[in-house]
Amino acid sequence: MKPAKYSLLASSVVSAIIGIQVSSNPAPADPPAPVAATSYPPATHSAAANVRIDNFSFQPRELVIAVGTTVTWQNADDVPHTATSKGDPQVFDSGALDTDEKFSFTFSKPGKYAYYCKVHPHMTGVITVK
Ligand SMILES: [Cu+2]
Repeated sequence: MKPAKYSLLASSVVSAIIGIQVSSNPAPADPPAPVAATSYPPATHSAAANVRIDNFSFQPRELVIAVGTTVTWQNADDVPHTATSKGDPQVFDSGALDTDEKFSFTFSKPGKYAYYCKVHPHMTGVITVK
């Protein structure tokens, strides 16, 4: 009886669980932990970006950021605005921001986040998280 079959099965199960692709060449029981540990950026990574709400528009309208970035919207207009994500489920909603008020949100997942102002739905913006 050879233990090889069991090892292959076990390593396939582990790979399926943690989502690592194994080559068709069955490698004998490589510990998957180091691979998983280096697959993601450190959790301590942080950055900041700003969107100014001015003259009934989001500036910049399109913003590309890294995962972990905190975006802060600030209303520079004389009327209330919101920054509200369009997705379902909704990812963020500032609520009404009066003049000079700020709202911050940290993007922890990659994706394209379209948003708008609930008071003036023609006001739209996009945050792309890479
Ligand atoms: Cu508005």
